[in-house]
Amino acid sequence: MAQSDVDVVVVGAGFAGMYLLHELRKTGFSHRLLEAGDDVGGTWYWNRYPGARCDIATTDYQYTWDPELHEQWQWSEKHAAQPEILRYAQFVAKKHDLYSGIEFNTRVDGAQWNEVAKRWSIHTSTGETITCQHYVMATGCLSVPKEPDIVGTEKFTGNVYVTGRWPHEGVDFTGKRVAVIGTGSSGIQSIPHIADQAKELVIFQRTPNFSMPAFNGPAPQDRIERLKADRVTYQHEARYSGTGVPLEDSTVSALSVTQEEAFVMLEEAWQKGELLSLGNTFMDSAINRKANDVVAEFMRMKVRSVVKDPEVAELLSPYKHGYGTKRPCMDTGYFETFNKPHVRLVDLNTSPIRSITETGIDFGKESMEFDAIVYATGFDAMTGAIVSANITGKNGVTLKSKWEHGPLTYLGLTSVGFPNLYMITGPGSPSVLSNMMVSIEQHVDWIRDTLVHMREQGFETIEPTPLAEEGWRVHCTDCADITIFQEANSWYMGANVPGKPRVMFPYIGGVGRYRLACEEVVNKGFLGFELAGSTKKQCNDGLVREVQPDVDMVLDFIATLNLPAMETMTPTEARAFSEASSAMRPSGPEVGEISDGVLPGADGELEYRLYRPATPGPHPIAVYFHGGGWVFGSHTSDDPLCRDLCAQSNTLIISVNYRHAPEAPFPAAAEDGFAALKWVHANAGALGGIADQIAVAGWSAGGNVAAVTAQMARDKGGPQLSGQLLLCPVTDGSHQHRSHIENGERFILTKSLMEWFWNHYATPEQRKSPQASPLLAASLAGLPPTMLVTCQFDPLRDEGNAYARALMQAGVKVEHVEARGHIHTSITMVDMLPSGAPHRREMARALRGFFS
Ligand code: NA7
Repeated sequence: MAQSDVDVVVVGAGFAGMYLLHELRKTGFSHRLLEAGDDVGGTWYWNRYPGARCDIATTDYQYTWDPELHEQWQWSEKHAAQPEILRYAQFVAKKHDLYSGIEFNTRVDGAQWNEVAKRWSIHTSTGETITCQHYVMATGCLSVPKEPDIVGTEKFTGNVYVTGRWPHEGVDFTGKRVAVIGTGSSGIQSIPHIADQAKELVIFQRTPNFSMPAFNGPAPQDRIERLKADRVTYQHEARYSGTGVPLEDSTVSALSVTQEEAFVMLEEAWQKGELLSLGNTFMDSAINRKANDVVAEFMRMKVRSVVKDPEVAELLSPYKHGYGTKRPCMDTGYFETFNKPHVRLVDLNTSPIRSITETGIDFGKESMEFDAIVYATGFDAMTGAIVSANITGKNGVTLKSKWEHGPLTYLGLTSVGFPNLYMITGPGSPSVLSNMMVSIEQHVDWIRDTLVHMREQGFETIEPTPLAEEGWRVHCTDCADITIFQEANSWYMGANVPGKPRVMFPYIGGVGRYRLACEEVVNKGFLGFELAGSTKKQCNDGLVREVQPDVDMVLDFIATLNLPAMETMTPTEARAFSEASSAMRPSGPEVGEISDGVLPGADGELEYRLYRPATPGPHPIAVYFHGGGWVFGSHTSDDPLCRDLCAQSNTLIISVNYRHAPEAPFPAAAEDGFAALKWVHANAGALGGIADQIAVAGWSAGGNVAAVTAQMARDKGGPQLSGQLLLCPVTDGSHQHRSHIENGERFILTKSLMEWFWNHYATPEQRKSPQASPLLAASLAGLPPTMLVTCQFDPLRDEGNAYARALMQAGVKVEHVEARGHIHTSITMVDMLPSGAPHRREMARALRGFFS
């Protein structure tokens, strides 16, 4: 007789539930595992449609927790078909005697948290109520087929099949007239098989999908060798990779090669017949629409090369979504099927289904009769199974109502208000964007270790904090925002189910980065969780990922280079180093004209670079001062940013090469700034600008020069300025601000580098002058409207914030943007860091606004 009160209840006997069962036994937790089906396998138990296959190669889609399996189980193909994967699950279940621990044909009807008892009550379809301390949903991401959303589905009297609930005995379509609705992975895999049997096959397509041939056969020898030679390293690489398969990340931009070169690289990836190889060819196809178009066009070219009827080929070619933004597919003979005379494609965009009828389908202006209709219309993905399990947490709040506007989780594993509830590969974790086996094992390990830790430490409950959960939501959104995934109506975005909130359901920051975040949470004493026992409580509240994801990647990359600290160099070396780094970055957008010239500075000529908009002039002018700590940089060193500002704000940008320290220390830069402004004002007409529409702008030390120049213009009788745009400006040489300590080390501009800059530029006494530290000016009244941008992880953040506050207090009109998750340099990194783009748009808008 099974116990009615246990430590852990698990729902689902797929690969997640099976492994967890094994681990619970090993660690001695009492448990019950409930499964609605009558065998193990989960996804691979239910999805038995013809052609069902795993898109991840067998070298990677297999358990790693039992090393013996690698010797005891041999896969017959590179991509295993459903029957073989199901046999594998059964083999593992038998080997580890898992069957004895699983209650089949048992569905969970609902679960409630009892706050007094600190336990879950689980109600099952067999009428039993089980109580438990921990409740684990191992219910899979694609396990609840989407409700039919087509008029008249109930009317059809012929045979109806749903790919995700395929009859166990199989289906024989021989001699039948068959309709298939849906061309996602299930449709694409099953259609060639159905076509082989059916007398007539009509495919109803709403959205064409990207698909590549699997080129199935034996697993690639090189992979097998790698695995055999060093399984541990292979698995480690998979676990810390982007997708759970150990592929090397590309460092090539699709925009840095010709289309011809790109197609050669893509052809090589195509021939590998691996789902992830195409998307991995270029570093930017997931984040840049133009880069993605290169891959998409290659795929469309492939469709045209196979499908003989050009009109059908065109209908089968995706144009409305980017490659990878809807789940790309792998097929065996899918596009070839459309060359068969008994196969027809119906485009639902021009011939929508009016109704399913008793005998067939009315669509467009036609009616057709069918013997069978196959719905390959997908799943209520990621949340369907969890939400439909009627989970009620603290204070009677249901998970369904909590997630009404989108799932809220911490790490995709837990949710506030639902103590001791765990979701394996839940929303907010990499899950469907990864090799599921790797993600499943990681979650099971995390849950097991957490349960053991709680038991050892005497904690009864674990629950994330609202701060941590909100922080994770923001981080997940930040990750999605830098990609083009949100453009597509995909099930990743919940767009396939009417009424489902439109958010990115899986975590798109990568398997390895996700794993590191989970590890960090644990290592920091369960950061963002509250753990409580009868006599103790622990809560290290906080956020695990605050830096913008693309900025984080750049920081990681830079860390791998082991570069010498700039402050250990001489100014000459630092200048050479800075120039060499600048040479590697993208150039920024096109502008109307770029020309170089010289202007009179305070003590000799200064070079300048002029960026003219492509629109007819004359234009308003921004006199721009570059960054570089007064020591390095030049009129060309902020080229991408100047181009971007020029193109987006329709403003003439004149970037000035003011004199540099230590050769020309304080107040040379400030005096040159003011001299340059006066010259530009006097020559505005000749430059193609408007004399009474001039602003100053600058970044970092250049922001300091701009701010000082604005004060000098105010104090010395003009020119009258329309505005000042200050990006991460240096405003105070006192180093008294907290951000110098908080952000002093990891974020490119360090505390010690900033000190190095100051030491070259101004003596401690000179720093007290407002011409070095504009924050120290006796008054800031009368300065022009200001746009000031500070970055969260910049040592200069607080002095920038202080300047914004002081300007406001002095009655200056100020727009202050506090760029969350950014560092001192990130907003200048045009076309490298997508997360900076919205802030640059804001800066350009403000610049335009100065002149309106
Ligand atoms: P998918 O990928 O969601 O595909 C479902 C398909 O059904 C897709 O082409 C849909 O078009 C189409 N669909 C859904 N509803 C309708 C209606 N009402 N009318 C016409 N067409 C419709 O599910 P799959 O089962 O193929 O694959 C799921 C995952 O399993 C797969 O990605 C792998 O991870 C394994 P749409 O694109 O929404 O316009």
